[in-house]
Amino acid sequence: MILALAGGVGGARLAQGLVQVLGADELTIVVNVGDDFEHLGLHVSPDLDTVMYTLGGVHNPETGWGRAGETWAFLDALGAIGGDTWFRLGDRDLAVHVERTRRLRSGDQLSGVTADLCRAFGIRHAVIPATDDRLRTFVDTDEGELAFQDYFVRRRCEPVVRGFRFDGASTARVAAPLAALHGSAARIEGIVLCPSNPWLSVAPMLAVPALAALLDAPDIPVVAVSPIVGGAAVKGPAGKIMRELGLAVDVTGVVAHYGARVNGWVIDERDRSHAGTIATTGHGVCVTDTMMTSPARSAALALEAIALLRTLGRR
Ligand code: FO1
Repeated sequence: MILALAGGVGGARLAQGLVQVLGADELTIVVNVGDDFEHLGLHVSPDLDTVMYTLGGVHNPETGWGRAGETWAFLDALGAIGGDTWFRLGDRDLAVHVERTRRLRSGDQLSGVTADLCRAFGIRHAVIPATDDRLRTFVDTDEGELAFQDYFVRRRCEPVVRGFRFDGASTARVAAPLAALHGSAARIEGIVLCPSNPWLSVAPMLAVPALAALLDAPDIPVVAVSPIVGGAAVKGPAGKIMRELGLAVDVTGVVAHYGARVNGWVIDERDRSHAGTIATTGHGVCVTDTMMTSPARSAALALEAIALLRTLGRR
């Protein structure tokens, strides 16, 4: 069983590649929930929905989040009565937030709700939230501490980042389906860190102690696909955050951030010149085209990540 840790858009794309090349009994996708928040009385799980919509083939390819062919009658009507419209909830997207909120209020766990929603979208692979416990990302900025979506959407990532806090992480347990897997004979062959934002999407997952322990397990190789290509983030604020944290905005800055937790790196052709440096720190390195511009490219990248993982697993 390979575990893929996926955050937002970049994570969803590689998850979409992995599901093409691994069977449902070979792959489990663990998704960040630090971006979750209560909005308009609804529990919104953006990263779970981005992965679910992408694997279900109904995602909006332009934005990476929300549904394709979306309409906005609800939001327009909400705006007309003075409601909050800064976080854009489309009419089709709304169905998931309403149903998830109803289920959670009835006492169901997020992992169970996610399994049922994914089944409804025709997804056969396991998509599991990092935890069923409450976990929320806060961003410490020059404007004070902001809740994640306030920073990311309302303020469009403009505040200068000083640090992060993952509220609830220290007592968060891995979600039941993952704990069950961890116990079972289905050995975890390895872990793939999808090219999600290391600070905003991956760190909240690694703040869950039992998940971090999996990465630190000596017999479980970890391969990461770099979210930084050619000195910039493929999408989102990772490059800006690195600069604000005083890190080199290149693939070596990301490698240094993860340190010995990651055993192998898949980096883009444009960063080939860094391969030697990365290899000297004992990492396996695969240099390839990491731009997931089509499902076929996502599948090809997934195969490269799995191949590197299996090379490391035999070390
Ligand atoms: N991101 C935005 O930049 N603007 C939005 O209005 C917005 C709405 C939205 C609605 C549902 C959803 O699942 C995600 C949404 N996102 C929006 C993206 C979301 O903030 C990010 O996907 C993650 O939280 C970070 O990866």
